[in-house]
Amino acid sequence: MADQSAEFVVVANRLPVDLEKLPDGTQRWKRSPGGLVTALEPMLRSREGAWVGWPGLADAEAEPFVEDGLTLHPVMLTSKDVEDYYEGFSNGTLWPLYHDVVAPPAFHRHWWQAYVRVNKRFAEAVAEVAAPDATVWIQDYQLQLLPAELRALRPDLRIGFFLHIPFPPTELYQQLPWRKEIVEGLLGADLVGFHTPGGVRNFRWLATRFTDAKPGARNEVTYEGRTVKLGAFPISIDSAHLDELSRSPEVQQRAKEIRNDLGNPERVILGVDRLDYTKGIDVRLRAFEELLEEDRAGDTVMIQLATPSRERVEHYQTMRAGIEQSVGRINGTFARVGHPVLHYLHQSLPRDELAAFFVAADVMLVTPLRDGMNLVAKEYVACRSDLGGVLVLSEFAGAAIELKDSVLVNPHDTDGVKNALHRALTMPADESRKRMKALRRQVMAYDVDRWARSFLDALGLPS
Ligand code: ADQ
Repeated sequence: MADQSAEFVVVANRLPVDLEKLPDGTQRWKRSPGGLVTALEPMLRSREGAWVGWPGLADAEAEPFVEDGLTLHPVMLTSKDVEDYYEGFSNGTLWPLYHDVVAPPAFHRHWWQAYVRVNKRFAEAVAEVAAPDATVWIQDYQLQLLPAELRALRPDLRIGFFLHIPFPPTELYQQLPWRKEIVEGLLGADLVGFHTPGGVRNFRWLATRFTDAKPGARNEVTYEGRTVKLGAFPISIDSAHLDELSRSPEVQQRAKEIRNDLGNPERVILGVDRLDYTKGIDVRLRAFEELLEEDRAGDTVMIQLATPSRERVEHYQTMRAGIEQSVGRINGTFARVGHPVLHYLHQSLPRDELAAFFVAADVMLVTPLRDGMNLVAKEYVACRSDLGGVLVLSEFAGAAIELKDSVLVNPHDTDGVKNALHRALTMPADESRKRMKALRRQVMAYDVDRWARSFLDALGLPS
């Protein structure tokens, strides 16, 4: 469908469905559920909306199709695009740069050229599907040039942009050779949203420093005769659904089985992440190892679940090797036959299984060096209607602003993380219950629907 009929369009690097190639050469679509789709689906369907994005398969061809009132509009990428725009500029330049350069970003002109080319391709695709005066909501760092590219093609549209990762401190951002172009790209939107007020401040400063934008009222700038609104919209999860899932007899039973399989230790520590160097998995392994060395861990078993991620990017391969070496060393030193002290699963688990792990864990360790929000911290809280468990959370996760009743840590301070972990393992039940109650008040009230609604209200999309 390319008939400019969608009143509401969501654009993201990925479609909420994957295109798969079967061994016989044919292609088929497969659903890939995620928090964002769940939150936006009702709004999209009730408005005859469209979702524009890449279906995850390179060098393929696919036509738009309508499913249950929602148009899925694929933007295709060649393997060269994937290498240079996605793995290169998005994940080799922007990702480390925006996460406080915890790994060195690489600046390559041919990556940048691919980023420009693909953003233009997305602009053409959106221009084809959006109805006159439609509302378009662009997601994330892979598409920062899209707001301006789209405005040039379709000045009638109302354009929102949301960044799911941190917007970096200005000094770091200024390393980017294409800093002006990206800020100008974002200023093509009517509303630019970040997770935190810090992101808003950093962007506002850069916009007035590198472009002709002038400071307007609070959280606004004026640019090319338009007002561009800026705002902090901390994302959340489908809290009620996860709460319900975690209370189900099946999940509760599975949580008991997990503890049983671990040998019923007194305490279970859990880490759950995409395997990414920003997540500080090494930090928490070090803290746990030192507690074991100092004989302060007690009868404790740790589980680290890590979803495979960006496996073709070199930095990810090195990091994975380092983590797997630590896991081997820790078990080599402290395990007994049949009783590992550390379980590491490099696997993606189904939702109900993940919920069972959250229910089973006494301490949830979330220690990113930098994270836009971190949904795992909120998911753990949503699964603890029993008010059990302690959340240890990095100050450098966006979630730390809302989840103040967690045990906050500086992930760069190994002693600090170690002592916080010890404190969590030995926390009196009345204190941990009080903390969990306060955390749940926050997480259950501010869910992903509220996040989407507040962004779209600010953008001016009527409910
Ligand atoms: P991510 O960096 O992917 O997201 P996060 O917010 O923690 O980080 O979300 C990860 C999701 O993957 C969670 O829903 C989690 O449950 C799931 N997950 C992780 N490991 C898993 C496993 N082994 N099996 C199954 N599921 C697993 C980016 C930003 C974040 C921001 C989100 C949303 O980096 O800062 O919070 O977008 O804006």
